[in-house]
Amino acid sequence: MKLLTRYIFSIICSFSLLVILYLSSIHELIAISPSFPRLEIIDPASDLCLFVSDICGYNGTGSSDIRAINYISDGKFLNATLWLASFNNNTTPGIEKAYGILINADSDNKTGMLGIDYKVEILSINGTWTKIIEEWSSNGDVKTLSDITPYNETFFEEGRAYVMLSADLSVIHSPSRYKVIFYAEEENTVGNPDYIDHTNWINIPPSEFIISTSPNSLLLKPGEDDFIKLQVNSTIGIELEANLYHSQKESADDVSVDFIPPVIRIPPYGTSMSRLQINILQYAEPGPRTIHITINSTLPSDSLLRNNPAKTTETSISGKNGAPIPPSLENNNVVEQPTSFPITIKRALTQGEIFKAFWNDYGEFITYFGGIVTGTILPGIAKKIKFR
Ligand SMILES: [Ca+2]
Ligand SMILES: [Ca+2]
Repeated sequence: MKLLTRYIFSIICSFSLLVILYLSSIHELIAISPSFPRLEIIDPASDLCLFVSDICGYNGTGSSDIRAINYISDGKFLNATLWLASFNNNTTPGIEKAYGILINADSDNKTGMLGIDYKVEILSINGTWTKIIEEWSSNGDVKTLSDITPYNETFFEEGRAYVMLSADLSVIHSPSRYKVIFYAEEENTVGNPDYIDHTNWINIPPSEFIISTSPNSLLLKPGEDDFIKLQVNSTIGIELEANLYHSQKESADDVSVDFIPPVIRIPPYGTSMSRLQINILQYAEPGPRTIHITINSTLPSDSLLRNNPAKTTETSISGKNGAPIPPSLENNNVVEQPTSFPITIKRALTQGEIFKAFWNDYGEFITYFGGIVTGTILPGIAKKIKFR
């Protein structure tokens, strides 16, 4: 019986080990890209650009004029809604529409075509929608990874001016960091110019600063000072100079606040430190205070062509027009992160309370020392005086 129990026990152990090994290998295999909540970009109206120049400011038909973009990711899919000036599913003679995402999967502008490694696009050809996924090479070659024609998934709603895009991130090997451009274009097949509206490069994970403080709060009396350590982490892949600001809503003049230093350099995806020196002025009233801290930095423009020496080459994002993409109007590229730090100002002590506190600390010693003086030293001195 003992032998049987030992046998069953060893089988259970072996099986458990196999399960653990299997699960850990699965975990390693399932790489996942960053997830983030719904974000929004506002895009100007009537800012379509001609394909072959940086001349912008056109209306087009409205179906390629992006007004706003919402995008979100659960780490497996990147989903976006392109809000347009208008959208009509009907075929317009002589015009083909396309909506897409250009992906710089390694965030490296030197790999792929103009940095672009993949394209996910929904386009109409003679009234039929197609969804294609392509991989792009730096020498201009294109590999079709997927071609769904006709594409019958719901990506628009009749009478509504939006289209929805979705990119399966596992197809591009679930990068931990990547950059995207959203675009809408209309090709005129009867000789009129082609128009495009597109964003600058958008970093994923989103460009942000994460501020942490140590300690998390301070308790000070009037006349006291202290400091907090500020640690700033950056998710941005370039070195930046960032400015620190502060403000107070309550009694702004009884707490003196200074950053040391007020300007910091943060390395790519790195960390930098500053210090917030806090001085409570003598006349400060007791009560809570909140120091509002803001860090901000202006990112250099990350336009598809502006930073790329290859912008004069005949390259099209559709891979068939032989036309470069013009720089779009600037997207907002200021990264700003607010946070707040609580301070509690204690009431200043009265003279009586100061004496009481002093007595609590030193009273016992004073009493003891006084006893020695009056009981031993003074009688000795008196005796000496008598003998003289
Ligand atoms: Ca627009
Ligand atoms: Ca690239």
